[in-house]
Amino acid sequence: MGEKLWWVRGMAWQLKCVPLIDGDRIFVNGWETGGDQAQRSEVPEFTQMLAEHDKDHDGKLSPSELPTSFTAEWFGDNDLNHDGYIDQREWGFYQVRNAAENCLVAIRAGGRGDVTHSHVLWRYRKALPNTSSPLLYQGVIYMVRDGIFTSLNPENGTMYKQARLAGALGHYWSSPVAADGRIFAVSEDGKVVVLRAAPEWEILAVNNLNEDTFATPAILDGRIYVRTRETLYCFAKLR
Ligand SMILES: [Ca+2]
Ligand SMILES: [Ca+2]
Repeated sequence: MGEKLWWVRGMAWQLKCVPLIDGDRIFVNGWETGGDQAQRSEVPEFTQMLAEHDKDHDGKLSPSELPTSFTAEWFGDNDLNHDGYIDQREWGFYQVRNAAENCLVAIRAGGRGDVTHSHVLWRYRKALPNTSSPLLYQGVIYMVRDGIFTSLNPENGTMYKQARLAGALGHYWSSPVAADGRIFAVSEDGKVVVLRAAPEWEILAVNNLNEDTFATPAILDGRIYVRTRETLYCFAKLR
């Protein structure tokens, strides 16, 4: 049985990105629907919900008792034991999930226990990726979300540059990768964007593979491998 050594509170309720590790610093990004600051709302206590809506006084909330703003989809997501009611534990789960906050958080390693107040260096909250992991390359953090590309200072989380990837908008599921002073980012539409790696990054080229692409490219020995839905490409400088 493993032992929980340390933890940080106040993150997204679902994490998909690979963390970045740089010396004694760890960068963790998490984004999920409903977790952006503007979307978050106060969730009342379960006792208050029961007082207002538990018409048959059975201590649980049925779909017909809940206000119509709680959709069938919401019910399906939150009725964890599928018994057709929301009970105290399930409402607690919903409260915790609703309190979750999307952010990229920088954490100093080496703490023990709850290090939320002692080891969190900074948080960043704008245009965070969902599945696309951030990239740390030559002392700069890069990330891409829906065609918005961001460079950050890993020391303090301040933004260097955030702008749209002209000619390559749309969703990005894959993670950016880097080599040779270049960053490569591939959109769902199959646009391969090549950027100059720098705090004030710029687009060098947009190549269109014309095919759905979800996989992160791989780089090895001067070659870059890109897998689209149907094809595995290998690009290299021809000698
Ligand atoms: Ca009830
Ligand atoms: Ca239930």
